[in-house]
Amino acid sequence: MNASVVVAGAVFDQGRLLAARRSSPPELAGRWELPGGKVEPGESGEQALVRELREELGVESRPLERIPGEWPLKPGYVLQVWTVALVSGDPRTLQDHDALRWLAPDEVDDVDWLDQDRPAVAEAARRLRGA
Ligand code: 9L3
Ligand code: MG
Repeated sequence: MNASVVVAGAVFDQGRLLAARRSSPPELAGRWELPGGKVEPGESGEQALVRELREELGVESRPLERIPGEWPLKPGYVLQVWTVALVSGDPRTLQDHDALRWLAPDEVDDVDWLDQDRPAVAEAARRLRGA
């Protein structure tokens, strides 16, 4: 059986990358992530991402580019990541997070990212720097 997909967004705005600090579950609380969540039946990855960012952050967003690759999560789940532009709204901590930070390129390593997110964060940071 195929693994279930969790989608996450590297949200870019004004040359910065959005990092979100998880408030749950306990084993992940306090760690920073690219926000997102599980794809539901019948949804594309992009549709799920737009929905998750609306639910979790209260923003309208547009996926730009899939970052190549996928990364293992807990058994049966893989992570896929897109770069994302904000269309409207200011991200707020509505659910699952208790802090947000906009990171400039030289600040991307300043937060304690989930291990699972680190390869995609590194790729996102490269794009942010225009490399
Ligand atoms: N996860 C890992 N990195 C991420 C995201 C959005 C999610 N950037 C992991 C954490 C959970 C699972 O995927 O174990 C499902 O995510 P969520 O629905 O709790 O956000
Ligand atoms: Mg989530």
